[in-house]
Amino acid sequence: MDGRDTIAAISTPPGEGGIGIVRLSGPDALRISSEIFIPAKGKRPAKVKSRRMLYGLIADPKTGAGIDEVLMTVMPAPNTYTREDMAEINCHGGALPLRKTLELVLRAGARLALPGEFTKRAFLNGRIDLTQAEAVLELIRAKSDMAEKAALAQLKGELGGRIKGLSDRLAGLRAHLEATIDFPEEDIETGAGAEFADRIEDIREAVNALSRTFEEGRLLRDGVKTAILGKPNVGKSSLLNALLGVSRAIVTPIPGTTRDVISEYMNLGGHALKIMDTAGIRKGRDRPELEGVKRSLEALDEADLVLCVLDGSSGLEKEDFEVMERIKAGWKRCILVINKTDLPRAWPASSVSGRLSEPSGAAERDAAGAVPVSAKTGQGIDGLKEKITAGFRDGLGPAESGPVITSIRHASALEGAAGALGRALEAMRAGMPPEIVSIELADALHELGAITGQVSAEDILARIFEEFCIGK
Ligand SMILES: Nc1nc2c(ncn2[C@@H]2O[C@H](COP(=O)(O)OP(=O)(O)OP(=O)(O)O)[C@@H](O)[C@H]2O)c(=O)[nH]1
Ligand SMILES: [Mg+2]
Repeated sequence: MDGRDTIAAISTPPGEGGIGIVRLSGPDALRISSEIFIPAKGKRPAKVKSRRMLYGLIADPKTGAGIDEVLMTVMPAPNTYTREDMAEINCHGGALPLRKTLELVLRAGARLALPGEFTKRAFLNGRIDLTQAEAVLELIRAKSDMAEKAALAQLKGELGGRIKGLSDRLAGLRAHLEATIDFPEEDIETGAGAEFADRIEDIREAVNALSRTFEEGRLLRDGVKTAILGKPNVGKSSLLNALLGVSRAIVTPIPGTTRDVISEYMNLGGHALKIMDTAGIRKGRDRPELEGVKRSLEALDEADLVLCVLDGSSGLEKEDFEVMERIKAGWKRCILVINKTDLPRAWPASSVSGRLSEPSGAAERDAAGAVPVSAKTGQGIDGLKEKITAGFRDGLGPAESGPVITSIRHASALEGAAGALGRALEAMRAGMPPEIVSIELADALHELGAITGQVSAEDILARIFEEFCIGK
């Protein structure tokens, strides 16, 4: 805390709102608040000993001109977000009161905060570890209930605690090993024993297990990428609109209407779905259509889930089978959707049965599991949503328990740690001197420490916090 200056920022988003907040943190926060605040009655902020909300007026101390009528939350250290003295001035939520209040605060000696600087101070002052600081951002950006839940668990320290537990175990093993190096004459159980190796192996397995949750974490954070694919005019854009419940994509009876991928987020059963409507796949008639088809295939490439749409009211064509072939070749998880069921059926489900089934036998890939819908009347759309949600329980979504890795930074540090542990084990098996093993263990510890911020380079901190908004 010592030596840090006092920072201030408008912490609420720009625009008009019921209230807007100017936030201060640092050794002068209470003095500055006192200088610009005239309490309606009672104490000035600097005299307040415990957290309190005061009512009064923000006024220019030089001219006495009033600026806004506010509620000021005064929070003396250490039980605050940053562990420093803090004040939050609840202004009326307009651009002018907020800007003028901030100007007064700056004139009285505060400095404009950098992005994420409040949270950075919470980290530097030891209130939270780095995983918790990052969780703040994830919580702000969460697009689904599940993502929010994961971010909250991380904010509560679940991931940090798990990493710290592993670090402690590893540090214990390394200390033991170091003792055998420093005092070879002492009768310390040799570090090269099989039991020692087993313990390192255990830690490596735990690191790997955590690493493996990254795929789930990506689905959580970015949403399950769901591409709607099919030949032109089968009703892909209509299906997007029906799923979203709003008319987002252009629908016309002319095949080749959609030319570009349109993506929207939707929430389904607590999960985020990034749903992509694509151009109908066929041999392009012109440059824009060719480009559109190329993008459809790119969407297929990056999709976690494909909704393959067929038109149940008109005959199946070569183009339908080609689309199914491509999905099958990409090993994509797929739900077959038979659209336009409000019209008479032109072909039986058996015509496509087995088309998408795989040797692995994933049920969704079989036409037996095809979902009939009418994007026009909405019939069957709920059934389709249920089928998608069922996929979440079946590997497309996160597991219910334990921390989930959502950050690529954490994932690569875990990978680094697992690599170092692997090298330590190899060195032991090859009968290398304990010094070598110890260096690898130190490397692994360094990687784990970087996750929680026990060891942190300034450039890493800068990269993390610059992603925050100002005032957080
Ligand atoms: N009767 C009926 N018509 C539908 C249904 N879904 C879509 N249509 C019609 O089918 C035509 C094509 O619909 P779109 O949603 O534009 O089809 P698309 O697959 O996006 O077509 P492209 O963008 O050209 O590839 C339009 O005239 C829709 O009104 C449905 O469930 N029932
Ligand atoms: Mg379309």
